[in-house]
Amino acid sequence: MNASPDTDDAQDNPPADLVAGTVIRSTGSWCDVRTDEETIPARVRGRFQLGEQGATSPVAVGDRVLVKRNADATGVITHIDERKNQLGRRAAGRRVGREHILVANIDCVWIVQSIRLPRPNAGFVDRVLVTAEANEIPAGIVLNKSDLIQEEHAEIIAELRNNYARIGYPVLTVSAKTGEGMDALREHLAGKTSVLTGPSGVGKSSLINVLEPGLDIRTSHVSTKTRRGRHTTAYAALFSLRSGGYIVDTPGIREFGVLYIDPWELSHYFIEFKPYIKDCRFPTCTHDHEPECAIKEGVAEGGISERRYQSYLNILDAIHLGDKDVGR
Ligand SMILES: Nc1nc2c(ncn2[C@@H]2O[C@H](COP(=O)(O)OP(=O)(O)OP(=O)(O)O)[C@@H](O)[C@H]2O)c(=O)[nH]1
Ligand SMILES: [Mg+2]
Ligand SMILES: [Zn+2]
Repeated sequence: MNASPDTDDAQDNPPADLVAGTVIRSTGSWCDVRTDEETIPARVRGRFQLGEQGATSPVAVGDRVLVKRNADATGVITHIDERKNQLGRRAAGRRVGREHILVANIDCVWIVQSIRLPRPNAGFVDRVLVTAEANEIPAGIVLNKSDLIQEEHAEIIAELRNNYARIGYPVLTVSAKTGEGMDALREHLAGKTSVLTGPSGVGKSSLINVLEPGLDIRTSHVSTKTRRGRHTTAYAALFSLRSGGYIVDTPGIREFGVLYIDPWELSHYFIEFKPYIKDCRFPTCTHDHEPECAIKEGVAEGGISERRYQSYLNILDAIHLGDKDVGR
């Protein structure tokens, strides 16, 4: 009767000297694990085997884990439950295989962009969307700093709406400063575990500070000279929301590289491409150089946006380059 939907696997009946919890903060070698009663600082030893494919992974925020207590107040993580899903990216400038798992076991990913300082980056949005689709995680876009909107931004905003809202991704325009749009965001977050991701300085931590007053997460100014954030949030952290649900703050990302996607699969993660794919002449069409390509026809006739198609080609290029990396 009292079974909580949050507990499953080994955690229903952990051995007596082990305690089950959720990783709410991770610095790599140390984590904070929240149990029913307390938060235990726990050491992580290396990577863990997850699932049946033999893949290994470091512990991530959102992981359900077992902790063995030490004599002092600390613990050691001994087990990670199989993940429902994970959101990972390729670490910038590194070779393929250098994955960086941002968060595990989430219900929704929100890509945060700002009107300016820094400006929206549609390529970034598309790379996260592809990753979310590949991992079957619902996604949406939060456009923050609406208080800074001026006439010159009308086009950018209209394009974001056109490109994303019309293909089914929610686009919320909000301001952490004035509170505009925050109720709509709150409604979307209720009862779920959501993660905010985006470049540094777009206001991820500021938004969480508004959603959950009292947290006082550190934020800092965007440099007006470089127009970049200062990478204020260093580690991902999960917070519970009084209104129900959880939210994960993450460090700003300069480049969100896609992981583990084959060239032929990529178009399946551009959701508006799907109805066209079957009409390409070649079943293995990558919609790049091949003749009689239904995607290219879709772009020509306006059903697929030129910009999304360009984004597709950019990611395809990056995947091909990554393949070469592996062979080195
Ligand atoms: N004008 C305006 N400024 C905002 C808004 N939201 C956040 N900011 C400012 O933007 C700057 C960056 O905010 P942060 O919350 O630190 O950004 P972040 O996305 O968490 O950045 P990282 O932790 O570096 O990834 C701060 O100076 C905030 O005060 C907003 O809605 N309007
Ligand atoms: Mg932050
Ligand atoms: Zn094609």
